[in-house]
Amino acid sequence: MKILNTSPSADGFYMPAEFSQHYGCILIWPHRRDSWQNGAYAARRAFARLIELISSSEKVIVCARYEDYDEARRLLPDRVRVVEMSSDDSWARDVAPTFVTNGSELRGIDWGFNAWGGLYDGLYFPWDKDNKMARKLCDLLEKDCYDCRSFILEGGSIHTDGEGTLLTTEECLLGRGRNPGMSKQGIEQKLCSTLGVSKVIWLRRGIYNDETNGHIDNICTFTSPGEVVLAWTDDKNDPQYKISKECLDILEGSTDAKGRRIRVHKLPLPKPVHITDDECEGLDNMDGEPTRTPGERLAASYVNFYIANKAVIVPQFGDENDSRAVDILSGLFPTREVVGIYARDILIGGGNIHCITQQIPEFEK
Ligand code: KQY
Repeated sequence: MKILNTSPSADGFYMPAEFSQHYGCILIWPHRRDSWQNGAYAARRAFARLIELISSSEKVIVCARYEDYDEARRLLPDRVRVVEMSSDDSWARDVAPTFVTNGSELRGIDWGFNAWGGLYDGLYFPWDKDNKMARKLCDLLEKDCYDCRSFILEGGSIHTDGEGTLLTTEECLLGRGRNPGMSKQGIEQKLCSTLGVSKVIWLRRGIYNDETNGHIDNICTFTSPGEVVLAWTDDKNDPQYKISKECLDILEGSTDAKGRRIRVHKLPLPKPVHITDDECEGLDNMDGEPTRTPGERLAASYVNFYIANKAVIVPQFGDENDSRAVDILSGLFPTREVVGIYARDILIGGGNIHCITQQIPEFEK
């Protein structure tokens, strides 16, 4: 594996859309006791169900710590590859490489990772094991790796359409915890030169109370070139209404890199989801302090789905909108089966299905 210091875009590489063909998917077996309640017992079963579904249409690699390897191996299908790798937590979207291709070769990008805000407003310390994962995964997959560690970025904060357009949020990328020395224009140039895009659509904010500082992957994503789904509520008393309306106005006033107007499909949100006393009780303290407060609103959204080769896997919360979300997505992904899985146990960790997965694009023509 070579470490590269050139620019992916200048080398002819770009980030394909998630809805294009995958070689496989990377996940990290959950273990952190202040993220996952009751020693991650329920979270592990939710991960296993997700992995079973994804692995029916693409290869899956699961990274597990030394002490969790046997259990992961026992709970996961034989067709899944389990490899020992240390990590601080389990958010493959944010710590695995972002893959770029030129159509005949695949390379990884190793961004800097600082646990969603470093010492300013990050979610845990230290994060050095997570920060090493992208490079280790490139090594494992025998892919050359771009060294972009001086730029802090998580995979959950970007979406591309594979045709030159990138979606992100100002709340996250312009926040003080990531790259405080860089201007919006400088960040945009960095996105273009690393991900091979020519147009960045900036939404203002992400889902209300999202501890990632408003990752795009929880509020809006491409379903095909020129089309997106946007997390939506009609409840004007919900603080989410203003946020989603602002996103809608920006998207409807935008064109993509190919000059198409963006078509927005509203994906209803579940009713607000709050963590219970019992759930908080199941979480260990971090540095002597609780990581969550009973009654805290969690950032539940159906937009946090994963697009596998033959399935779209959508979080479900036991809400009346669960089936509506599946129906809307079924209409938008006619060649894939849209499957819901109960994901409250993942949500308690602070993210959802998309956040715990990272696709590896297919790269051979
Ligand atoms: O949503 C994500 N991409 C990560 C969430 C991190 C939560 C840590 N508690």
